[in-house]
Amino acid sequence: MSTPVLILNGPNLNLLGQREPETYGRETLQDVAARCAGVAEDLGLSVELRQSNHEGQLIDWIQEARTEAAGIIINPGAYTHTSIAILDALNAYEGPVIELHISQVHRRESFRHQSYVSRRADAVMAGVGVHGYDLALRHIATLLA
Ligand code: CA2
Repeated sequence: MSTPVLILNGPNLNLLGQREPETYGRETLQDVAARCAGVAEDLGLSVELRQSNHEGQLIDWIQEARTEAAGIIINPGAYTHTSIAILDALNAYEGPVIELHISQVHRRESFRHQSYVSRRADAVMAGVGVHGYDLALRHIATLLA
């Protein structure tokens, strides 16, 4: 099996499908993981999807990815808008990075318009719903080809 693409999800995304369906849809993170595994198989990739509510845990995973992951798709949740530490960790990672938001953050509150992670991301996706995870995988496959 190839080196996996790491799909990281930040705080509160474990609640996907359980709250605020008008913003985040009805699929759970487990549904997303299953769909991504299928798409990855079609693309000849493997994926590993993880979620944490803790900034340090996300940073540890990004550091591990330096030797363990072919690329990173990251939905940093609210850390998008606050975390220089996550940006620093991503800056130390050499593979492709895609930043993903389920909602169209630019149509929401102004505090969601700023992203530290965007300064490092090779691509940014927002407002495509959970379907964005599939699209991000397809895009990372082209970057890795
Ligand atoms: O749109 C996105 O994917 C966000 O990254 C989601 C974050 C938010 O802070 C960002 O501004 C945009 C929030 C994730 C919370 O996820 C929930 C999912 C279901 C129910 C409640 C929260």
